[in-house]
Amino acid sequence: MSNQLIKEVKDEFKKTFSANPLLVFSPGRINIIGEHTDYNGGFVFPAAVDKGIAAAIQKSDTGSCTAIAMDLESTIEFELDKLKTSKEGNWENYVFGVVAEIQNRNKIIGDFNIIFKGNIPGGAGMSSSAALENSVVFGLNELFDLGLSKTEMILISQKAEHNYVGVKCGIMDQYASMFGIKDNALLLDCRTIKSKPYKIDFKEHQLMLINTNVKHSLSDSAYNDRRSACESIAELLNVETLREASEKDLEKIIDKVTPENYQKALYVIQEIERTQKAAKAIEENDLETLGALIYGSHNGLQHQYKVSCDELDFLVNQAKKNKDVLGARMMGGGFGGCTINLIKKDEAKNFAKTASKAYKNKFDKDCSVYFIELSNGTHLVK
Ligand code: GAF
Repeated sequence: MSNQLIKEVKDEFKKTFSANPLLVFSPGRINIIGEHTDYNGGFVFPAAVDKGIAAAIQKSDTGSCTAIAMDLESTIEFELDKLKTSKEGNWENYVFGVVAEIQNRNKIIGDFNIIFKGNIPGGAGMSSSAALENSVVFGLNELFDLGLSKTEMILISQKAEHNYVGVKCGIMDQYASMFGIKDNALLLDCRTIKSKPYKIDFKEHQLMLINTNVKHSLSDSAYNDRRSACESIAELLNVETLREASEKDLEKIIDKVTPENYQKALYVIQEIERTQKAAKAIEENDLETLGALIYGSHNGLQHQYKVSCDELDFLVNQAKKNKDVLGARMMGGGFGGCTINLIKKDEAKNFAKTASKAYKNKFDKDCSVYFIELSNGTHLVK
């Protein structure tokens, strides 16, 4: 699948710019558990997947830069010393953001041309944005020999999203997309930005995604609101992040926060714990426990953190009715996108069919089912 994308961007680049490009593939990600914990210094459990963004990049000698998003049939031209943000939501802000953040670190880049094409469904919560940012920073690092480490690159990608896109995201997506390891998920400690790989082989079970194909608006502002609520509670508790807080600590300030924010902080503390328990369950091949933790995560995201939506809740409830689904939950930032399901392999197709039919009946629209492979992170393609 990614080979085809690579071929398409390469051919298009040669046709458009009559030059041989460097080729980069940058994947999207799933997340087994650990949602909205990354910007709280907690644990997450993501993996890079076999869907992503292919980029063809080469130096330009025309005195300006061109970036082309093949999927969107959109072309932009810009000059490196005159960068400014485009309209909110426009894809080029990811490119401008990465370029600006590289320049902020006093790294010198020259003019370049870049062409992208991807196969991560937009709004699926599989992080096409991080894949896009990483493909740009990785490509520029190679092209201009910037000497950036992978960790520096993901921090640039993250800052680009903060300052040019306006989403105050954590580090999970950029990390998973950059550092992914084939057949593994990464238990990432977002305080130290270090991870431990876990080989994922659930024997007669597997992971399956169901995309609601909805993305409710306001998700970006709701995301930023939650982040600042968590930060202000951490401040009240006199700790750097909620990672440093316990449920007992939180009880002590119960009178000082609104019941809504209390629940949000409680969710974060509990989700960090669930994620560590999930790692242990995977080590012990205890899938029943892993599944229960995944359902617990959804419950918290729905009722405490309040980032779910009717469509996601419906799909999780469908999963609960099927004894062969051990766990299901919304994945990513929320307000739409996918559920991730831990399901018995034999039952996967059947459940996908039943859930899709029920979804169509209820919402009069289709959901989509994806079987994914865990893959390597951002890399050059020879
Ligand atoms: C989005 C963000 F980009 C991540 O950093 C993370 O917070 C996630 O939502 C929720 O876990 O994907």
